[in-house]
Order: sequence, then C-alpha cells, then structure tokens
Amino acid sequence: MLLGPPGSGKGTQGPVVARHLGVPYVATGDLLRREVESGSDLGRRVAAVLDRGDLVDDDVMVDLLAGAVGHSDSSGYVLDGFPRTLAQAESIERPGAPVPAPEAVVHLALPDAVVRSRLAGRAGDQSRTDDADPAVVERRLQVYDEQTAPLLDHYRRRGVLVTVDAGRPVDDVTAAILAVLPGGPSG
Ligand code: B4P
Repeated sequence: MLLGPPGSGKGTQGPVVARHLGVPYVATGDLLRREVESGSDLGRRVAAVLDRGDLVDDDVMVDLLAGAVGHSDSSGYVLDGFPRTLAQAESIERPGAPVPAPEAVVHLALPDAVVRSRLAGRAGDQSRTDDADPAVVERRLQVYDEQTAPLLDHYRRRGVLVTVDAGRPVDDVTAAILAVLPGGPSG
C-alpha cells in the first residue's frame, strides 16, 4: 500500500513496484477518473468532488475497490490511494474484505512546498483539473492532513509502516521502496 500526500509519487511508483512484485496495481484515483470519463451518473457526482479537492464517500470507494478486484484471483496487490480515511482502512480489516489487510504500508514523505511545485508541473503537462487551481491543491493538502495522515499512526501501531523520502529522483525512490519491502535487502 502506498500512502502519501497528493503528488508524492504514488501513481509514479505504484506500477513499477507492482511489476517488480508480480501483482496487480490498483489506483483508486485512476478508477475515479475512469468513472468520470464514462459519463455515468456516479461519474458526474465524482467529478464534482474531485474538482473541489474533497474525498469521495467511503461507501462509494469501498464498492469501487471491490468491483476492481472482484474478478481477480490474485492473493496480493499494490494499492495506490486506498485507504484515505480510517473508515476505509477498517473496511479492509473485516472478514470477507475485497483485499487483504496490508503486509507493508509505504509512506511517501514529501514536504508541502514540493507537493505544490510538482502538482503545478503536472497541471501543465496532463489534463488533471484538480491540479490546475491552487485553491483546490490547498484543499487536497488540508484533506490529506486531516483525514489521511492519521492513518500513519494506525499502521505504525500495526507494525507495517515504513517511511521513504519521496523528494529524491524517481529511480532513487523506487530503489528505496524495494529495499524496505518485506523480502527486500533491508525489509
Ligand atoms: P490520486 O489519483 O491518488 O492522485 P494524487 O494523490 O494527487 O497523486 P500521486 O501521489 O499519485 O502523484 P503522482 O505519482 O502522479 O487522487 C486524486 C483524487 O481522487 C483525490 O484528491 C481524491 O479526491 C480522489 N480519491 C482517490 N482515492 C480516494 C479514496 N480512497 N477515497 C476518497 N477519494 C479518493 O506524481 C505527481 C507529479 O509528480 C507527477 O507529475 C510526477 O511526474 C511527479 N513526480 C513523481 N515522483 C517524482 C520524483 N521523485 N521527482 C520529481 N517529480 C516526481
């Protein structure tokens, strides 16, 4: 599981780590953007939430995750962007949950100033409407601090949290993640 503020590199590192581990990569941000592109009723509601920089409802997220992994017989995943709230974390700790509780939670640590500059860069190269407006970026940082950062303590208490400095070049961050995973050189 990859946990970190917006722009910390979850979507950059996730596919690489998944390939290395030979498991599927599941990114809830991608699932939501696909739903928006489909033009469904849910997609229209999700678009409004993303444009404000808020989080989509926990029940919707748990259903989307279950739908995405429902046809897979994989015993493991790299999860990017889920959970983002304590309620989502608890939803995968119950019997019958769509994915197992995490074996390792990688915290991609990045200062807010670097987040702002990375998202401003991405707003220029990709069509992410939630990166383009500085007020929305500030809202996402606030939502991360209030609703997602408390998960760090949740997973630290469970003994599965490892922290990686996400401010280094992409390949260095990848190497650091692989090194701390269970079975890696220092994991
Ligand atoms: P996400 O799609 O998860 O996006 P993110 O957190 O903004 O970015 P990420 O960390 O993946 O950054 P990336 O690698 O692309 O979420 C979007 C929205 O969906 C959320 O705000 C929320 O509203 C909603 N959502 C998603 N999951 C949810 C859930 N579970 N519950 C409720 N709502 C949910 O990197 C960003 C930029 O930095 C890129 O341009 C990249 O090239 C660059 N970069 C990455 N690593 C770098 C490095 N080491 N050095 C220099 N640049 C780097």
